[in-house]
Amino acid sequence: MAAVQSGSTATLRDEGIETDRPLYVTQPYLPPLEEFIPYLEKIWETKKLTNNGPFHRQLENALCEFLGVEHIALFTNGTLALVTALQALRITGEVITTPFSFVATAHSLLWNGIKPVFADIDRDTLNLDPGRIEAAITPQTTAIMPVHCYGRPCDVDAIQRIADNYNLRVIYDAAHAFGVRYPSGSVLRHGDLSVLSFHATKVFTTFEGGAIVCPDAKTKQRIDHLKNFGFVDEVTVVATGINGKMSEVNAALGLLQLKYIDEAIARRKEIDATYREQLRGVRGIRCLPDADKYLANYAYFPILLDGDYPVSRDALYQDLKDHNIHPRRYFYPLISDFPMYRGLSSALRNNLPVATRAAEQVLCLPISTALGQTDLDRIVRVIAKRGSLPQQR
Ligand code: T4K
Repeated sequence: MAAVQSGSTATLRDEGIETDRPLYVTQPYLPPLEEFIPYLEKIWETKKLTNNGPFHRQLENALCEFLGVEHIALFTNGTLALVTALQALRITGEVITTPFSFVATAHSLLWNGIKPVFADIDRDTLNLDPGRIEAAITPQTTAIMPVHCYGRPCDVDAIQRIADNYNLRVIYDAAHAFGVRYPSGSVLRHGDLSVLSFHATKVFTTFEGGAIVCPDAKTKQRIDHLKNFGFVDEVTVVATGINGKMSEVNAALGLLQLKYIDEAIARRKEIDATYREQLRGVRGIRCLPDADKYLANYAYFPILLDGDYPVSRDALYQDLKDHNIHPRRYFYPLISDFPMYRGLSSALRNNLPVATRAAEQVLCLPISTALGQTDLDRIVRVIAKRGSLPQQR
């Protein structure tokens, strides 16, 4: 792995805090360029650029092995994978989902003519609260689409019990949950399908990319048809498919990324631990519970500001930006507040009090392999400046 960056070359300004080097909510880990060249040479040599080429097939196999899942279908991006997952299971009517996610979660429903029904989230996990699902079920409900928000697993057992009782399908938006595992196996093995994103901002990236994880070969075959216009062979089209295929360049990058993924997650874990340690003394800052019962991927580092923190979340957000630190307010605004959703009765704020509060409190701090200790010190110092922690320098 390339050495982590240090912010030491930045000049000191504004109370001695380094401001020069921009620190983003995330930055992709890119393997050494020279290691990518042989993959490109192969593509140039074979001229096989897309349509289930050799790197595509290799990456599907490698990911099944790495993730511990039966079948995986690669996609151009996570959003098309979500749209296709709903098609694959022929979901119609209403689907219960979380408002506390990236807008693509609910957009995938609208693209399929499905009505999203928002249910509130759990205060500790910020995932769909299973206790709120049953009340949202109507005769039109056909499925639940929970999100493993920030890569933190949903209560998969409780959700499955409800799905079994009401004969509903479960499609997990697992865009954040690459590599997340229980001792018993991958979190991606739960529900009917799980959808991953390999976008540039994700722990494992193919620049753009995504995948559907599915348990059986028959469903995988239907998904493969759907992502290739519905073609089975040159003259047979069995479904109204779309073009969702991942290219050979993206698949090749995925193969190379896989070699470094354990190291990348290990570095993120160190950063997570450092933040927890350094923020412990800051009044009014809440970190989400530490990953104890599962193997995390440390995709995001969200903090929540409560009334004890001396300034608002947005004031701290601005303060950090003024110091050239760029956290993100994932997920503010709530999906249910966007114009195409806010007319729904389930989008009313009094139906979503926990999500509404979380969206006003949350700030995702920078986390990536590009961050060094100097960078983390710099971020924590800005946060602590207004909290109760004494200044460190
Ligand atoms: N479901 C969930 C729960 C999701 O979170 C997402 C995507 C999806 C579904 C859909 O999956 P995809 O179709 O995207 O595969 C980003 C991403 O665009 C989006 O993929 C992601 N979720 C969402 C949470 O975040 P923005 O608008 O915040 O990204 P952007 O461009 O502002 O990037 C954030 C920071 O990352 C930049 O400040 C710097 C860094 N960055 C970004 C890019 C694009 C880089 O260093 N290099 C880059 O190339 O949405």
